Amino acid sequence: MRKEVVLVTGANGEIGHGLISYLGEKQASRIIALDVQPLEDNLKPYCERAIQGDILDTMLLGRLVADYDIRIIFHLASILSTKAEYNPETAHRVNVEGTLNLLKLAVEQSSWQGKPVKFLYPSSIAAYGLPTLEKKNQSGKIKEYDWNSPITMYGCNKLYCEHLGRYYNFYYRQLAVDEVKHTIDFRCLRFPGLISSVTVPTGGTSDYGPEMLHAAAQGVPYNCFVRPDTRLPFMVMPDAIKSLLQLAEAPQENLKQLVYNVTSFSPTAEDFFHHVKKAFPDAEINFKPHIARQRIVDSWPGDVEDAAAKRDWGWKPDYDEKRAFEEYLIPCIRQRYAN
Ligand code: AKB
Repeated sequence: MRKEVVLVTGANGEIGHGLISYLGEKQASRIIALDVQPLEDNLKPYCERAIQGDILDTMLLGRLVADYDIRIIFHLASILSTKAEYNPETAHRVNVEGTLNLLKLAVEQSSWQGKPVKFLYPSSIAAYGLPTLEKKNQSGKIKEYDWNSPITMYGCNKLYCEHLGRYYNFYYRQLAVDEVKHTIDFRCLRFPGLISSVTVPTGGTSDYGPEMLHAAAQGVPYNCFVRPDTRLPFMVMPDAIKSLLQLAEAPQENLKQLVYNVTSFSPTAEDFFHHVKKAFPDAEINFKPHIARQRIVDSWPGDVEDAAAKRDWGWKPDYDEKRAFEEYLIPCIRQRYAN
């Protein structure tokens, strides 16, 4: 009898960490965690199995198909936007070919099980590309189907994988002689910048927010790589996990689209600075914009429209800007570095 499991790729990453801790505490699912690095020790007790391996290793993925009934895939593994610009072809391999491997795994599992496997895919505001800062400032809340001309490899990868998800959901092998009965149930969120009190992101371009906060809490000086007036949408990790799980649980008939924006609040880098200085008055923070990273952030929306997520599956963040800093980030980060 094959065990029913939830597969989490990129298990050691920021979202993986938050998701596995949350699901593990609830003890509601058997988790198979997959990451290129060994899984962190504190996540291991939550997992049925922790596999150190690569999403490009098709033999490994084949063994997973044979060994388990995978009911839900949270495909979180990805090379983020800044890191991807240093080695775009590697990023393409991991972000696109890796996703393709997981989609194929999902479709195989669906046909074994006789019903569509749920495939949860976190996309990003990096899927957008505003041509100028002036346009960004004039555009207000950006809707899912506007400004889809990303300027980064990561953004192109995310947007393309959204389309692959749509293909596997509706059109997979549409000319095959035998009709493919069970394709996948693809569900995608476009996340804003994420901030966790537990983990610090690596390789992203929205990282200035979390980096500033974690540096200040540790008493380490920080040079912010964007201008003070830079605005991006952000969300704290508990809301990111909530949105992923809410979307996973939503009845399929309610979902009118495959890709949903979600967001919580849209501070400038200067707003971040003020929150951080209020909590850590001795923090040494300077603004030293990096021209190329600034250009990337200037191409991302200052705010996104998440009305479709609200309408179709009742999305509502628990944390606005004030609550995020006062009740989650500052107290949890203080405690983290005090220990
Ligand atoms: C990044 O900066 O690459 C990510 C993202 C916005 O998706 N945090």
